[in-house]
Amino acid sequence: MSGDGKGISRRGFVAGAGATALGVGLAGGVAGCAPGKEQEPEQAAGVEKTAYDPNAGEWIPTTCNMCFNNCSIKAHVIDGVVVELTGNPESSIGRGHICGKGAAGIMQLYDPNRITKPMKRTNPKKGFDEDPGWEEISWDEAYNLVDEHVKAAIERSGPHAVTGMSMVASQIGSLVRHTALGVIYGNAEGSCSDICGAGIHQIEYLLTGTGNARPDYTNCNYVLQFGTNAGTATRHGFNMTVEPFAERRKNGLRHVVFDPHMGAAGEKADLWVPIRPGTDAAAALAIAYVLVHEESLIDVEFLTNRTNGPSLVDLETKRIVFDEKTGHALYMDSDGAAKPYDTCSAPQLEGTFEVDGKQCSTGFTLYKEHLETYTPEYQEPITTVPAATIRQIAKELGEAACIGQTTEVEGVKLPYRPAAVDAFSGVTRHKHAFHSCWAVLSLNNLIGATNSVGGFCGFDPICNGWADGNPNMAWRPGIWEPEGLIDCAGLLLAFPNSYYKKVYESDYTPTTMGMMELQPISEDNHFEHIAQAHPDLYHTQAAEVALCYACNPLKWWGNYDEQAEIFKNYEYVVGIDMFLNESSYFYDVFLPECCYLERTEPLPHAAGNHRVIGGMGNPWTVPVWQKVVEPKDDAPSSWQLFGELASRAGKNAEFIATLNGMFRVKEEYSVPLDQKLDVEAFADSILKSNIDADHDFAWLKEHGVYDHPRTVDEVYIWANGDPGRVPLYFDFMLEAKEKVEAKAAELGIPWETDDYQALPDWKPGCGYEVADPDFDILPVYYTDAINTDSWLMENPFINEINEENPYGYTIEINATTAQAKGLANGDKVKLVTADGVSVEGVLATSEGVHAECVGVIGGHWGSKSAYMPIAKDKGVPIVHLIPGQTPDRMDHVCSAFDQCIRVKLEKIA
Ligand SMILES: Nc1nc2c(c(=O)[nH]1)N[C@H]1C(S)=C(S)[C@@H](COP(=O)(O)OP(=O)(O)OC[C@H]3O[C@@H](n4cnc5c(=O)[nH]c(N)nc54)[C@H](O)[C@@H]3O)O[C@H]1N2
Ligand SMILES: Nc1nc2c(c(=O)[nH]1)N[C@H]1C(S)=C(S)[C@@H](COP(=O)(O)OP(=O)(O)OC[C@H]3O[C@@H](n4cnc5c(=O)[nH]c(N)nc54)[C@H](O)[C@@H]3O)O[C@H]1N2
Ligand code: SF4
Ligand SMILES: [Mo]
Repeated sequence: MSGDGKGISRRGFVAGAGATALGVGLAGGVAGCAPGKEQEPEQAAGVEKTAYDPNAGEWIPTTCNMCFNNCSIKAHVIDGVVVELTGNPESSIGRGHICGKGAAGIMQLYDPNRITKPMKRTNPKKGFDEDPGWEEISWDEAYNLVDEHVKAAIERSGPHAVTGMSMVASQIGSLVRHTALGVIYGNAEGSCSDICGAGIHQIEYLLTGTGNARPDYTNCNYVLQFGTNAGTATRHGFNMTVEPFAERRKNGLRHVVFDPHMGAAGEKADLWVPIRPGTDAAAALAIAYVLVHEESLIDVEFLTNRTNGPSLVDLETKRIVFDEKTGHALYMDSDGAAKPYDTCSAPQLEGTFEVDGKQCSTGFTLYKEHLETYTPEYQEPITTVPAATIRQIAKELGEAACIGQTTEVEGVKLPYRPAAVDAFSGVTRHKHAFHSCWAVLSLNNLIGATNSVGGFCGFDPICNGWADGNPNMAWRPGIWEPEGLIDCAGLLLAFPNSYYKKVYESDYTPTTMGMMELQPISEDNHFEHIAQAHPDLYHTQAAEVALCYACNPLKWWGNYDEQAEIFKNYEYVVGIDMFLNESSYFYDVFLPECCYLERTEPLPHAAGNHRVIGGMGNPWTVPVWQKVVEPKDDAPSSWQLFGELASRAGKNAEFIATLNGMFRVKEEYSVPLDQKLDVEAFADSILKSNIDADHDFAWLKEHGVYDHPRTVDEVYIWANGDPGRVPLYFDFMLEAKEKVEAKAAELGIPWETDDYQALPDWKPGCGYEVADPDFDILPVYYTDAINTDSWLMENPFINEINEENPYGYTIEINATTAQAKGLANGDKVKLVTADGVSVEGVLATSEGVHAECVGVIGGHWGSKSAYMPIAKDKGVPIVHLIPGQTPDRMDHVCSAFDQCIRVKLEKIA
């Protein structure tokens, strides 16, 4: 097979869909048409269309996978053909809504360019310009090739010789991929793409007891967003958020957005604040300054009783002082005696005291003094946000928080703080992201909004069990005793996850290229990108074989040519996808996964509900993911595919036992360990173990969803009056600093430790300094509601919307900036870096972008794959401008990656 992508227009498809409803069938694909050429499907010709009958056929409940949110949907199937997809109103996951991406899923199922048969490369030369010479092979040969190459590499060079890659396009599949490689081959390496979460998840964990948090939308009156389009275009639980957020907006919620680009959030906001990229910490710290120093709009009770603000800090060492006997942090009591936090009856939030001959201030006093630098005037030249705007927002936020008020939720009296500060990937895709996320989200602590009604709450910090009386799947944050701080549960599977234990008790010796042990407060193994390129520098072993599952690693990081070199250097690359994306130009063997509508998966959201926003109105929901049509060419699901690999390697028992442990399957319900994994039977095991014997998979297939109300103590973590504080003064960072420095010195590897501080700061990241005035533009990318990462533009419905959007495939520039540069709407331009790397596109002027920036959707579009003819060359891939293999761009605390670079705009004649 050569680059013979088949084109299909939306009009052609719709005609074809009518035809399929008549049983003619479209999904066979049209062989041999030229790359990128749009054409009407042959089958459509001469077919008479019938009216759509919603009562015909069946409506089958299942799960959407057109983005990572996995909303509950219903598929309308007539004569074995999917004719419509809608939301499932019975499920809180999506609340009955389907978004445009989800509705377009039908185009993915029947896309003639989707690959459904395994293939191997016949041209050994790899490159974007090389035709891989794909040749169809049997599944037997495909599995053997994977097994042979993975095994050989590990036998040759050990468990680090293979790296698995995967991410959001199939979250649970990624978990299974990771588990399978580990169990079957003892593989240790792996990387992922989610540069979105580095920094933010950690702060969310520390503040809310779980790694995802959100404004308590249904009760909130003021949402302040930094670098996110949550609830207007993006993020976790999108369809669960849109409606309550919009409802509150109608009822007076004020929405303020800091973003260099006016995306979906900025458009809908009451106030859009264009900010210079990479400067959020300065703005947030200035808001904190106003709250603390000018307005006194802070929640003293919360800071005293629910943060570690009263901790006594030795002014010489800057370390918290711990009681020698109990090992607990000392607080100053009202009687003038320093006591362990848990026996101190009236802690002093502020002050400087002498304790055992040491001068000590409280953590909050140090925080307050630290803020003195960050006046609104100080931040103005950094962020470009007027000081008066900062003052206005700080005052509004503090006043909206209703400090001191309480409310009742289901009979429980709780603090009412209907204001929340939220952030996501615009803040994290920078150096010093840990500090930025920390500075921004700490505003919630100052106003007492953290874990309060209407404030900033974790998605699912506590679960008493998915079903009444069955606590098998249950979790709650522990307590880190030395400081009385809440610990947290992991994102997907909700097992205990203590950063404090990692900092204080773990061995810091890195064991993989991700260097995670050297970053005890990191969740992301992105250092693999750097270590794979520089194994000598980090004393790591570069991987020789890569297995890419449901991802596009050529595109997810930085410069494509650099990434291509890395991929060329792998001895063997396995790809598991539905399409031949640009990464496939470097694959040796390709194993297709069937479409989400053709497969069954046990638990779309795992346990920890990474995609479900929680809150009182959203019950614990266990949705079904079942196939609604037979898989084309019998292509397997990832569970089946990895189960097959496990079975062939004689590792069934280990694989299933590991999955049982992950999903808390009770012994009596386990599927047989000596047989190949049966996915439906495994789903049955999970449900029976975690709900009950009546709610098995057969029940779920029919009903679509099982749910069980969330109780007030599961939503607001202190509703039962449980103890627990959140950190304000990050003493553990200073502990980590010492240990990281010692380990890096011992190993003789370069490692930045300056960001290990006890209080957050703003520091300039990449692209902040203007080294050459010609290079004055900072490109940014954003996500809209209709696209998903790097592949949805291949979908004809989506492509049509992008084509019609004046800012769809263009480069958005501020009209004033364009004019000053002698440029106009429609001009073709080049964005060039100081190193001479460039990308091209057409300008579209607007008022909705910061004067120093240009904005594009996606940032990794402009597909280079001839096998994705609709997507090919559309959009502007600004991420190609970023050098991806230099440690200078890495935040060494949390593995965030800085994607900011200055460019010159050049008009192309
Ligand atoms: N529709 C849709 N939804 C999705 C996804 C999808 O692909 N499509 N993907 C999912 C995934 S994996 C993720 S990570 C989330 C992403 O969810 P979000 O983080 O909400 O998505 P983005 O639009 O990338 O938001 C980043 C915003 O930050 C802005 N920005 C860039 N630099 C800066 C900066 O320095 N400061 C500030 N304040 N803003 C900045 C950008 O202009 C952009 O508007 O969405 C998830 N949901
Ligand atoms: N420029 C730029 N870079 C980014 C981002 C950005 O917005 N812009 N976002 C960053 C973030 S936050 C993230 S999370 C990553 C995302 O990066 P990736 O996880 O690599 O996501 P995609 O680029 O969408 O690639 C997903 C691939 O999965 C395939 N796929 C879709 N559904 C399935 C399925 O059911 N099974 C299988 N096997 N394959 C499937 C698609 O065909 C596609 O090739 O990128 C990061 N990098
Ligand atoms: S938000 Fe994502 S999962 Fe939900 S309907 Fe849209 S594409 Fe599907
Ligand atoms: Mo992401």
